[in-house]
Amino acid sequence: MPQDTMLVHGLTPYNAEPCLPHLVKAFRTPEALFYSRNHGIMPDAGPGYRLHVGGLVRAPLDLSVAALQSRFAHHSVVATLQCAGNRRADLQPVKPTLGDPWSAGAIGTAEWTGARLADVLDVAGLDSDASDVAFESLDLVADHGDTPYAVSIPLAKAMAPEVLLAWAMNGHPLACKHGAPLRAVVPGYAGVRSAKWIAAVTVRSSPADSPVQRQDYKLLPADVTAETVDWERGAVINAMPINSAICVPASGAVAAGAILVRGWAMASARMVARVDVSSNGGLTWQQATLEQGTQWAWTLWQITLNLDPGNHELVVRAWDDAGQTQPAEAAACWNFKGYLATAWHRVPVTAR
Ligand SMILES: Nc1nc2c(c(=O)[nH]1)N[C@H]1C(S)=C(S)[C@@H](COP(=O)(O)O)O[C@H]1N2
Ligand SMILES: [Mo]
Repeated sequence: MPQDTMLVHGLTPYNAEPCLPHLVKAFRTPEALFYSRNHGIMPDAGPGYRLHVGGLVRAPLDLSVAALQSRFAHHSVVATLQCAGNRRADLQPVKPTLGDPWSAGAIGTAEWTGARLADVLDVAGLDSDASDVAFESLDLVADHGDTPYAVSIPLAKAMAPEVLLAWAMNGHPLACKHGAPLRAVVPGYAGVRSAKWIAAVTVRSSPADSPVQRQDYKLLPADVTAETVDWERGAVINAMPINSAICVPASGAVAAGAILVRGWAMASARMVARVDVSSNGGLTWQQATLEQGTQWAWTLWQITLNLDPGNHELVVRAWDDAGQTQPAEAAACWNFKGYLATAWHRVPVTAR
């Protein structure tokens, strides 16, 4: 990949997103353009790798990838992963936040292939007090004293047919940076729950105890700061609100006349019903043409606008099938961790 295709936020741990014009070239994001979000150094699972399935189950399992592949039916889901910190950069003009200033590229769509988590849990047999399923990973979280990465999801979601223990992405074995040999894929939830390099699936009667589950990835009120935070006040970010972004054109100079505007919209577990695009800062809107899959995948949209010479503010906002839309101003969604930045995405251009 030429360097200008990726915006790299950090090398160790490696965090990078594609530059936006590249992101919407295809409905399924090629691996080379798929964002990478890592909390620590990427681990190497090694040849002796086994997945342990335990906790509140009747019959714990130890499965090599080959055993998982031979004992369980294979399923594929085209699903979008999106980081809860996607578009965090747009909050910075309101007030700085913690976290890397992701643009609108911490999102990508792939066909994931694996076994259904529900099928594996059915074989292990759930105890009656099971309520949460934790994924424990091989990597260590740098910001939390090098403790193992772990997250959990509610049991009802774990048993849903779209949730996979995946070994392949777009028809190829998972790359190390996307969680080889095995990752969870939890469509419709924030990317953080799709744990990579999973070593154990643990059935529990409470959410995972890890700092990533108990502190990070919680939505806190606007008055809370790093100094005053009480993590119990935060809402766990699982499902995500509707969001959208303009990927083409980039801000700056464009040719006057007919211009193709393209981008993504994502409603997380709902369908995107409509995408509105404005060339005058949101005074008037036109509807974009949509390319869609299921509710687990993003919507790609495009529209041709006519721009007279001069300055224009391109804006996008999307609507879901419950009639919900995005706030106009970034200030409406500011929080000190910089999660769920969903305000109208604005791109100033000058037509010449
Ligand atoms: N083990 C592990 N799993 C992880 C992470 C991580 O750092 N370690 N990052 C999470 C976050 S916050 C996101 S957004 C997605 C990113 O997946 P990707 O790097 O394959 O795009 O992985 C999630 N799973
Ligand atoms: Mo994330």
